[in-house]
This record gives sequence, C-alpha cells and structure tokens, in this order.
Amino acid sequence: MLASALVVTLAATTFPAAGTALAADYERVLNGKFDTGAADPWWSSAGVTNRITGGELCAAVTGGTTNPWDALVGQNGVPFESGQSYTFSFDAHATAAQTIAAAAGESVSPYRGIAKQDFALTTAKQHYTFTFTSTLDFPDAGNGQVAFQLGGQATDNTICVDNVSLVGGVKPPGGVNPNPTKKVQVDLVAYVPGLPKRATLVSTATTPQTWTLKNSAGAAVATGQTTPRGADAASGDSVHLIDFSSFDTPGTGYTLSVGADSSFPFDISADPVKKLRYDSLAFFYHQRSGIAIDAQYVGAEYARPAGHVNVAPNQGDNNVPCRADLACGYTLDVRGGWYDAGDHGKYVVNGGIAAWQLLNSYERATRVGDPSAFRDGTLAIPEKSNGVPDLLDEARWEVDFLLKMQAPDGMAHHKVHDAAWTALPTRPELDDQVRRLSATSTAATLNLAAVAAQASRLWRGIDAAYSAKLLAAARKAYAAAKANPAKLADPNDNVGGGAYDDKTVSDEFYWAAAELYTTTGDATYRTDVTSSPHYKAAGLTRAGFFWGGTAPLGDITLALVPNGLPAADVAAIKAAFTSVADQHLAAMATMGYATPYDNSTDGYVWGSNSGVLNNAQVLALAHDFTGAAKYRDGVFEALHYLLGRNPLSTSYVAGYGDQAVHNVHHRFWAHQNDPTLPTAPAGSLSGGPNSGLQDPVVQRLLVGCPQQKCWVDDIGAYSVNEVAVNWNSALAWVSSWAAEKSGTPVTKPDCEVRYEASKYQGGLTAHVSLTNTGTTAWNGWKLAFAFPGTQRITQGWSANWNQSGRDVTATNMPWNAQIDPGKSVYIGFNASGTGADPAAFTINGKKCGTG
Ligand code: 9MR
Ligand code: 9MR
Repeated sequence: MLASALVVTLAATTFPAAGTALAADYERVLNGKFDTGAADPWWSSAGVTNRITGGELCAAVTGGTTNPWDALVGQNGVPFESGQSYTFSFDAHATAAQTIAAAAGESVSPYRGIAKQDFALTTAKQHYTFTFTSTLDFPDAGNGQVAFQLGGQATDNTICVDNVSLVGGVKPPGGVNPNPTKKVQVDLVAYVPGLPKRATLVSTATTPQTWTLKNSAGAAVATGQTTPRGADAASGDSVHLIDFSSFDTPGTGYTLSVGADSSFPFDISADPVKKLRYDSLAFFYHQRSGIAIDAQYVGAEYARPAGHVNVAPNQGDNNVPCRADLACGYTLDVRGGWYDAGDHGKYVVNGGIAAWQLLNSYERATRVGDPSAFRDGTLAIPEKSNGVPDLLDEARWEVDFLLKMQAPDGMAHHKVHDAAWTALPTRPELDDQVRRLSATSTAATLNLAAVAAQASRLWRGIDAAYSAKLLAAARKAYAAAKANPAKLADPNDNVGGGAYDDKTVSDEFYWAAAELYTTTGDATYRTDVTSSPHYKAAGLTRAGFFWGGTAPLGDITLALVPNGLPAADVAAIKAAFTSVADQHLAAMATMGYATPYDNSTDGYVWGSNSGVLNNAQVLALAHDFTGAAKYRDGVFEALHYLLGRNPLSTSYVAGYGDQAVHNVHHRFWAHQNDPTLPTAPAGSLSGGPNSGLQDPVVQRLLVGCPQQKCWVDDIGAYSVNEVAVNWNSALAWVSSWAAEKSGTPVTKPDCEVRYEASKYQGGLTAHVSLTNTGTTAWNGWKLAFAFPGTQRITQGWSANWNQSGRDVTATNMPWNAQIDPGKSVYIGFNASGTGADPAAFTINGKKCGTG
C-alpha cells in the first residue's frame, strides 16, 4: 500500500514574499543513496544499528520501546528555510510490517518539530513521499534535522531505506564558511627579524594602495605601497602584495592596515618559531597509546589514563588476533605506538614516515645543524632525564611499535585498529571496540625496514643492543618484502580505520634499500639502490613526498649521511632537490598567498598542509645543500601561509595566533562535542584545505569553494580538519629547521671540531681535534660542550679539562695556545658513564662546525 502524499503544513507563519526566488531542485540530505558503502552522516540512536546492505541503509531495531522516537535514524545539519516548501521522499521496507514516522525538525533542545508523517511499511519495497512548508529557519545547515522514528514496537525488526531525498528551499548550497576573514592577511604569529616580511591585501583596486605598519600603541612605524596582482585562482581573491621586509624592529602586537582595514596582530620576533619546534614535538606524547598521559607533562586538561592496555572497557592491544578472514594463527602484543590521528588506529604505513621524519630532523641536525636543540631535557616527557636526546626517546615510542607489528615471517602487518568506527567523542581508554590486525603488506614491511635501519644508525652510540636488534629486524623485513614484492593493502579495508592502500611500492623498496645501505654499506643493498628507477631523485617533482610516495626519503638520507656512493651521484641528488626547490620558488612568485604546493593536477588534497610542509623540507634541504638565502626565505613563506597569511585568515596550528584552529577531528580533543573535553593542544596542525570535499560537513558548507578556502574549523570535517602524526612530523621538521635559522645570521663557522669516542663497558676514550677554519690565528683557546648522558671525565690530556654537571671546558696548555689558520690541535680524555656523543661545540664562545 502506498502512503498518500499528504501535504502537511504545521503552523506556517511566514510565506515567501512576492518576487522571492523560485525553488530550484536543491537536494538537502547527503548520502541518501548509500552507494559508497558508508552510512555517514546518518546516525542512529541507542538500540539501533545501521548497516549498508545491497546499497540500502538497514537499521536493526531492538524491540521493547514505548514511543516511536525511542529508536531513531537521522541526519543533522540539514538546512531549512522558514516558509519554503520541501518534499521528503524515500524507498522503504521492513522485515515485519511496521508503521514508522518520517520527521523534520530541530536537532537540539527544545527539539521543535517542523513536520511529521506516519507511513505503514510492508515487507515489499515502496516509494513514499510527503511535502510540507518549513516553520523553522536554519538556512546555513545549522540545527536542522531529518529523522526516521522506528520505535514503539515490542519485538526486534529491521527497517531498510534507500533513495532518501529532501528537495526544497531557495538558498543555493555552500559558500558559507563561517570563518571571519580579514582583508589584510598576515602571519598571525610572527615574522623573524632579518628575514623577508610579506602580506596579502584582498582588493579589486587596480592601482597601488598605501599600507601602514602600526606598533602595539597604534603609532605608524612604517608605510609603503602595495603591488596589485589581480585575480588569484587558488584563493578566489583579487590580491595585492605587501612587502614590509625593511622594517626590522622586534616587538609584539604590530598590525598592518590599508585604509580602514586592519590585520590581526603579530610579532616581529624569533621566539614563537623556537617555541613551535617543541610544541609540534609535544604532539607525539599526547598521541601515545599504551601509557598514561601524565598531568605533570601536559597539564591536567590533557591528562588521561593509558589507552588500549587491556583495562575494561578496552579490548586491549596486548593479544591482538588477525581479522577473522585472514586466519593467521597467532596474536601479537602491539601495545604502544602513537594513535595515528583523531582515530585510535595505529598504522605501519604512516607511522613509518612520521617516525622517519622526526629521526631525520635529528640526523640532519647532527650533520649540518645543531642537535643540542633536541638534547635530554628539551621535551616534557617521562624520558626527559635518561641521558638520551628527547627527540630520540619520543621517536622510539613509535619505532618499538613498528617492531611489534612484525609477523613471524618477517612481514609487517599493515595496521591495527577497531573493527568499527567509534563515535566522536570516544576517549582512548573508553574505546570498547574489538581490535584486529589487518593483513601484512609489502609497503608496511618496507616502512619497518627503512625506519629500523635508520634508527639502528642513530642508536649505535647510545644503546648498542637496541641498535643491533633494529638492524636485525630491518634486514629480516627487507628480505621478507623481496620475497613478497607485491602484497598490496586492500583499498576497501576502511571500516573502523583508514585503508592507507598504496598500489606502487618501488618507492618504498628504494627508501628501505637506501637506509639499509647507508647503515651497513652492504653491496646487495647498494645494488638495489643504484638499480632502482628512483635512483638519484629521478622522479622528484613539486608533488614531493607523502606516506604513499616515499622515494625522496631515501634520497634525503643518501644526500645527508656519508655513504659509499660516487660523489657525483650524491651531487645529482642534491641538484634534483635544488631544481625542484627552484620550481617551487618560481610558482610561489605568482601566487596571491605564496606556498610551496602544486595544485595543478589534484587541487588541494586531504592533508594539503602536510604537503606544504614536506615541500618546505625540500626547500630547507636546498638551502642546506647550497647556502642560498632564497630557499630559506621560501621555507618561512610556507610557515607564514600556515600561520595565517592565507585567504581564511586562519592559523592552522592550534594555539598560535588570534584566529587559530580549535575544533579538530579528534576523539579526545573533542571539546566541540563535549565541553568537558579539551581542544587541540598548542602545536597541533590541522590537515588543511581539501578541494575534494570528502566529508559531510564540508559537502554541506563549502560547495563551490575556491581551493585554498575549502576548509572549516569543525570537528565533523575530517577531510579538512583532522590531525595526524605524519602531518605534525612535517611541522616539527620544518619548525625545528626554521628555529635553527632564526638566530644570528648564518655564517661559515671559523672553527671545526671532530669528536671520536671508543666506547667500552662503563666508559670511553675520546679523541678531539680542533681546527682553525677562520682567517686569524688563535692565541689561546677554550673549547666548550655538554655531555648528553652520564659521562664523567676521569683523565684528560693536551688541555686543562674541567667538568661541571654535563658542561665541559678544555683550555689550551701554554705550548699549544697558538693555532694558525688551517692548523689543528689534538686533545683527548677518558671518561666513565654512557650516553650519546656531544654534538655541539664552541671555541672561544663561537659555534663550530662538526665534520
Ligand atoms: O574518524 C575517522 C577519521 O579518523 C578518518 O580519517 C576518516 C576517513 O577514513 O573517517 C573518519 O571516520 C568516519 C568514517 O569514515 C565514516 N563514518 C563516520 C566516521 C567518524 O566521523
Ligand atoms: O592522510 C590520508 C589521506 O592521504 C587519505 O586521502 C585519507 C583517506 O583515505 O586518509 C588519510 O589518513 C587518515 C587515515 O585513513 C585514518 N586516520 C586519519 C588519517 C588522517 O585523516
């Protein structure tokens, strides 16, 4: 029996005035056809389970409820305009005939109704429809709701719906990003003294405009003219460029204005980026699984009990079986690691690049930068006084997890996560879902091989047993991957966790071989490196690297860490990075909001902010390789874009700037859904604009958005506003690099220190050479450095040695006081204790190079 198409008009108070636009056929519900296999954004109430079967949404309803509204399936955020007409239609059938109601109304208290109608469902699928006029006004997808009321039945029943549609209203969908924007777009945090300072004016004026820089007291301190640039496609804005680089007085609370329009305030200071280096690293402690997050490190607001350690209601990670269809015959203890993102999944593909990027930040610093920035005591973590650099401690939390994901045959499981997606919010310790291992994959196995080989090198002088264990795991993984070279992850394995599927693994092979070769020097790994199609950064483009494209990670290691490859080949890798960096700079020069990002093929994609940062890493390395200032300036331009010089006047880094992201997609930092929970901690990076509009919130709000504006600060907008370990690792790498470059201008050091230690049980002997690489002779010298660990000097030679705590000085003897340019002096000592080698040295107060 087909229900009659009754017109229900409930207390309609307003009607469209004459001349009001006519309704177009605007579809107002999302995912009404259930063709993608997902129910999202349809939700269900307690006692109702939604499943997609045969392209329909079938709701299993537990019987025994009193009222129709005791069992619901609904969708929120549906826009309604008061006085407009709507037609609600759907197909439906039920396992047992039952009357249900279709309702429209308000999703929050006082839950006012708009319209409701009963329909008698049978076992045969039929089409139902009714039309009504809205009495409520939620034109911008606020608190409007449609729902099916399925309760009031004594027994269990299953009700299936399909082709759910609500057509009506006159307001075109989309275009209502609620973020207030400014006309004068600046970095909301800071510009660094001595470096370029650029901003963007939104204006259709075709002639230069006058800009004024004001200090915190409102006094004009500089002025100049804008450069009109016209329409900018990526942002949809008409723009002018502003360059106020010439102003260099440090201070806080500056604003930039043009006419009556003023920017958000900002500083001229190197301090914020130096703080960001540590806040971006602190993210990883927050994301740790398997350990209580302690208030003494993060504050009470962010403290929480350990997640997934087999304390109810967690099902725990200590004894996890494979998914039923795999029948692998074993369980693994996979406690620990970092949660990937806003979900509680832990993924080897992605955990791998994130751990690598942190470790690379450290390894780069030991080669061409200043690793003392990461020394013990620099992070607020439980391991902050164990004698090991804190960055290594944090990365080890994940590296240990990667090792645990290795199967007996040497392959690594692709991932471990919940059997079904949990709701937002769900605190980690309250997740009651079953946890399962997905199949092993070649890509995951090579991630493990690459990172374990890299880590083995870095722990050599710190923990020899661990270093050996890592190398053994890496070798075993690599051999297993070669035996299973095409075991690809299932792209449809995306229920309860992301798929992280990757069809091409030649890049992972190259990366793993490069790390293994760099660590071991073995000929077989070398052959795999040099015969790879990726050798010498062959495929490096402006697309850069990401979790599924990892060949450049191998190139970076080969370019930074001495190895046995021909010098010309290493030079070719560096040249490829420099050439791509030049392409970024050329493109950035044409953009309204300069950012190293190539949108020419896929637009802005999921996690675009991490793309910006990974490309900033390419620029930073080009600077490391050449010393050219233009590449350094490009890195800072990328940070300025992320921190507010963008068309949304938004800082994508939580806690940084007056309009910074708050409502990230996260099951614990879910303040938007539960005010007792926190927002994202300072230093967390939002995924960023995604012009693919891949979640229901952006599909409602942002239809038609210019690419750089396809972002909204909403917890439901997971395709633009999630956080993730591989995105924060990119922020940590780049902000650390930028912090290093934000001090005194970089000049060639006029001293060079080489430190070589032979270690034995309980002690070491160190040989240290000091070389005068400057142009004037030293008449007396004093070397200073700090031990990272528990080393204590017991006896020294060829200098007067002094130690106070970890700080060591060595002063010349009368007979070696004078060291002419180009000459060296050789000194040494014996020490007790253990720890990493000191990595930063000064002579007569000036920082030295390390060979
Ligand atoms: O919360 C999930 C997020 O971590 C993922 O990145 C995203 C894509 O895989 O999916 C989110 O989960 C949603 C799922 O895909 C569909 N149902 C609703 C889930 C929570 O919003
Ligand atoms: O970063 C991933 C992005 O490249 C993909 O397009 C997207 C959809 O598959 O998934 C992203 O990764 C998510 C993962 O699947 C689940 N955890 C959250 C990750 C970040 O959103």
